[in-house]
Amino acid sequence: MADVILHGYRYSVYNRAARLALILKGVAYDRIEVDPFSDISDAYRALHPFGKVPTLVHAGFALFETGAITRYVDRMFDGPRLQPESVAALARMDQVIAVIDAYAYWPMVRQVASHAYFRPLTGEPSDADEIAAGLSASRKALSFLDRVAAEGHVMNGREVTLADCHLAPMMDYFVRAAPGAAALKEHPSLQAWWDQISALGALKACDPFGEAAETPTP
Ligand SMILES: N[C@@H](CCC(=O)N[C@@H](CS)C(=O)NCC(=O)O)C(=O)O
Repeated sequence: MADVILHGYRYSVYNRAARLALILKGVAYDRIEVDPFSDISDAYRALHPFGKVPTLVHAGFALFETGAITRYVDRMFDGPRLQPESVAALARMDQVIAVIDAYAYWPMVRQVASHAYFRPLTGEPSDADEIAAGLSASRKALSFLDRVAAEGHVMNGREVTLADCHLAPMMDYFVRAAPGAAALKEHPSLQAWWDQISALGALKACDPFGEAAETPTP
């Protein structure tokens, strides 16, 4: 086993954010698959009392919360800096990550992507009200992120930061749903960001659908 172990679920957007940071830094790591929607063992709960994924273990040091994990990875390992040097840009990056967690994950992933893409794919019933509520709630987050992309401190196509690591996996799922893709089109700077970041090799390297197929739950 490598010195760095990532416990996570292959379809989790948070797990993919942590993987992106590790890949971009060039860190060798092993993965242990944990499906938080079904098989939380006592051993995993000892690592993560809240029973979510991912958790990183580095040389015996265990860490959960993706924002803490990606910052740790950036600070601990050599490789390209994933956090801007300018205080304003760093603050904007932190703000983007906080906004995504608080206002974008649930509507974009758990409502729109889940009900308009994943559930139909797996034959589970989807709820049109969830899609409508998710789209409506997503709009504020999309507008904010569009302004950030236009401003240029982060999500600027010049340097990849942790803002990209956290947002790209969620956007990937959101645009798989037709209404999500249509909503993104209404935000030109964010769409331009996505057009560029979606081609990133590191993002493709941790595409859950590029690996062995399992039943997806984002
Ligand atoms: N605040 C946590 C959120 C992680 C999270 O919500 N992960 C999802 C998978 S994408 C999960 O484990 N869900 C299981 C559940 O909600 O029971 C973090 O930043 O790591």
